[in-house]
Amino acid sequence: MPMNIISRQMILLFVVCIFTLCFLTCPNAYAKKFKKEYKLQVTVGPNFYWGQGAAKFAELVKEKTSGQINIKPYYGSSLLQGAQLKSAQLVAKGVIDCAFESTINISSVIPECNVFSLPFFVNTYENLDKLEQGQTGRALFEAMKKKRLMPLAWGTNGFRQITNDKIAIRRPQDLNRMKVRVVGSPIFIDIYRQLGADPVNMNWGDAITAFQQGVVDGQENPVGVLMPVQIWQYHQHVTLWNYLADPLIFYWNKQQWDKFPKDIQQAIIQAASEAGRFEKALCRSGLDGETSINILKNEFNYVMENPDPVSYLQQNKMTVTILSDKERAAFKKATLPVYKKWVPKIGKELVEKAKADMKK
Ligand code: X2X
Repeated sequence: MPMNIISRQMILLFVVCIFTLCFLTCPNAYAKKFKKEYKLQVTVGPNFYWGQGAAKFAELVKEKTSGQINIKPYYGSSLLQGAQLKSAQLVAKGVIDCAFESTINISSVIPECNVFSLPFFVNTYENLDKLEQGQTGRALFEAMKKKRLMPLAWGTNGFRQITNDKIAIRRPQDLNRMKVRVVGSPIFIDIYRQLGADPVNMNWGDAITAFQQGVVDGQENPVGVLMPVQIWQYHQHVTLWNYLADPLIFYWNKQQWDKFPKDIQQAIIQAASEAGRFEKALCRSGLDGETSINILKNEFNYVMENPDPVSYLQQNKMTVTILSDKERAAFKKATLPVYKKWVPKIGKELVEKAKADMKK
């Protein structure tokens, strides 16, 4: 019957329309679940190992999420007008989506992060890895989650070393009255005051200008930072004393994170772990025998331009002073009051966890 045929054709047309509509709108609806760009806060520039780790993270996230998540690193704390200590606060609020940040900068929100800044406490890669992978790292990640920060993986800035244009530092008294640029976290002011120096708080962005203008005599940062800023242009002496550790953490605003589908979360965590491993190997290269050089070669098909940072600093006419155990012990003793003052601020329980992790 013609009437029947017409209504059947109408139904068929209707079904086809619905399917077409779904096909056209569903991918759009899915795409709309994600932002066009996720902003990643990074303190330093793209030519630092730390900056390269951020770029690697963005690249891996794009690859592992088939282009669905697009991260853009904002270098030099440009999202914060240089105020690096605000990074965790603004990620927690969701003003910034994510960060690849130093535990020193996170410490303004998570005081427990100062466990790595206790003077002469961690000191070796082995100890540091034990802390990160052990109960200390787990407790820190829990503390972050409570403050709306979702930690994803560890990276590193390295052990911090001191440079200056006055003297090859070997003894606490060598720091007497030395004007040293330090990062804004208060434990650094305490350490340098205790050593008789004159510490000056400064954001990283201002620090480089201060070195150029000779406003300070010295500063402290890991070798991975000393090389890209060509510190030898301003300071002739570097003392390698590994006096405290400076791990980095990839982290995300937790509210935003919780809304991501599981597969996207897994892809981002995987990307952060791989980028962290790569970045750590860059920073440790030449400082841990062949280990990191081989990780880069075998896992990332990457050959280091300057595989030996110590020789590189020497080639650039710096005096490189490596402290003996006895010399380090003198500094440890001199900074003991700072250690004691900061244990309760960090939490005695966490410091005990760190000690237990290092003993394992
Ligand atoms: O400000 C610094 O010294 C730096 C770049 O190392 C940190 O962000 C902690």
